[in-house]
Amino acid sequence: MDNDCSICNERANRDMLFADSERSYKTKRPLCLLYVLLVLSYILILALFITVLYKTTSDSSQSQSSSAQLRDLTDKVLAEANSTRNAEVKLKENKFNIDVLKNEVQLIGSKSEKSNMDFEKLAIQVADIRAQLRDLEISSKNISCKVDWEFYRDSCYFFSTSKHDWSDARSMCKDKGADLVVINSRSEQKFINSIIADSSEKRFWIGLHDRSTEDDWEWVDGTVYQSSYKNWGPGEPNDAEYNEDCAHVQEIGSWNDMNCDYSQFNAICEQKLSA
Ligand code: MMA
Ligand code: CA
Repeated sequence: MDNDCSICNERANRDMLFADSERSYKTKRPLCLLYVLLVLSYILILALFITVLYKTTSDSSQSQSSSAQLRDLTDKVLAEANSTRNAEVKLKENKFNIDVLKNEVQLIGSKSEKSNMDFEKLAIQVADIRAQLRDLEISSKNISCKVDWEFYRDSCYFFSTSKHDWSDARSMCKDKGADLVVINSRSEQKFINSIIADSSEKRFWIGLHDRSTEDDWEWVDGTVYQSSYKNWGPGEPNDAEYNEDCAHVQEIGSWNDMNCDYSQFNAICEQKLSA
């Protein structure tokens, strides 16, 4: 009986326990659901939070890179604007400098015009003074030619009225501090001819001879015959009769060689003023 009872008790206890647990299960079920819901909502919130966080960070990194780009761009634009401003300033400076230079060029131009005018006036004055000086020089030289002497360029000339042979003629000239004339140019020859044209005397000894060597003509002052002015008449010098070694001017002004001892010619003496 006791055993039965103990079994009974055990069963009763088990039943009671089962009943308790069932009861407790029944009472705990909505709580479990609540928990589950809570967990789910927690997970959901967490997921939502992570998503929001991720999105925010990604947005912010994007916006960070965008703002960096923007900053870069702004910097570039500012730099560009700055360099444009600098260029503008430089351009203005250059324009100013160009204007200054233009003014200087105009000033120099007007000055040079003025100085050109002054220079032209001065050049005219200088030419005038030179001409006056030349006249003065000529007249002073002319004065320095003695009476009965003719002045031409840098020399005084004496046309003798008496007759001589070549050696006497030369001696006569030397006595006067001169020598027989040396004709160096066409113009000097023309001057001599003009005097002869006005004179009654027509043939005059000149300072030219080949007394040392036949056909080797020499001027009395050492002027080189070969390279200097010549005015021989047609066919002259012909050394007629192999005896003509002294030169003279003929009526027409040209030269002829003649016997040096022929004593019926006049003489032309020349005295150099510059010597
Ligand atoms: C001619 C002619 C000259 C020469 C003289 C001499 C008149 O001119 O031959 O060459 O010297 O005669 O008198
Ligand atoms: Ca002759």
